[in-house]
Amino acid sequence: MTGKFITVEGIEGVGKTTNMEYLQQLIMAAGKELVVTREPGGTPLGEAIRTLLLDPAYKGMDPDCELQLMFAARAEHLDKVIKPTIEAGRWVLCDRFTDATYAYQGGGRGLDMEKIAILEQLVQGDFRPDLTLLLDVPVEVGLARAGNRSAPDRFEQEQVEFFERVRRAYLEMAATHNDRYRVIDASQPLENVQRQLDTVIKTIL
Ligand code: Z5A
Repeated sequence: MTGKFITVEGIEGVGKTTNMEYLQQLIMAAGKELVVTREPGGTPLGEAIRTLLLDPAYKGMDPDCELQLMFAARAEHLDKVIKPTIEAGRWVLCDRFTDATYAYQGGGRGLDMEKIAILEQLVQGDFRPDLTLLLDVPVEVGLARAGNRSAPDRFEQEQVEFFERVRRAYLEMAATHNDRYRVIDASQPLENVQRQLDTVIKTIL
């Protein structure tokens, strides 16, 4: 039996890291073997690509270069971690995946969604997450939560309008792919957010 592939998405500071830990506990408490990973990253090569992508020294990186680096890291991640884990019957919980590319490079940077779809097909074929949890908050809430960090990375240096476009792209995808998307109101206090996650995870368990 193959495992499940669950992705967690949302704008900056929405609470992904905080809630990934909670999701991990829920899934493991149900007796599932789980690998927790992230994008960009998740492999030694992917983490090296992540360092390039987030480095503020590359401010002004060509959007097509950014797009292709995201998919280069993803190809390695799929080959070395995600697919072998799922084929072995274990579950994968991933902090961001290709929906982040549609939201950030498509919505945020304004790249053609069709171009992203071509790369998605090339790298993934028909492989898609079984469940995508979109943690949603208004942009000002996410940025305020994330705001206390010392050195912002290349994405964190973007303006409010950029994150508004990213959020809009996520919500449009959630409406289009409502078979696999679940939108969580992450502006609620943490215990309410976790209650919503409990309900969704129970349906897939
Ligand atoms: N990126 C891309 O452009 N294209 C792609 O294809 C992919 C990624 C895969 C790195 O992602 C960047 O890569 C990302 C998009 C781009 N850049 N941005 N923006 P990342 O996921 O590593 O980075 P991030 O989005 O910046 O994550 P983050 O800032 O670490 O946010 P978070 O994990 O969602 O938030 P958190 O650390 O869990 O919580 C933030 C604070 O809020 C913290 O103090 C919590 O205690 C607090 N918090 C959390 N929940 C609550 C509630 N419910 N109430 C009150 N306070 C809360």
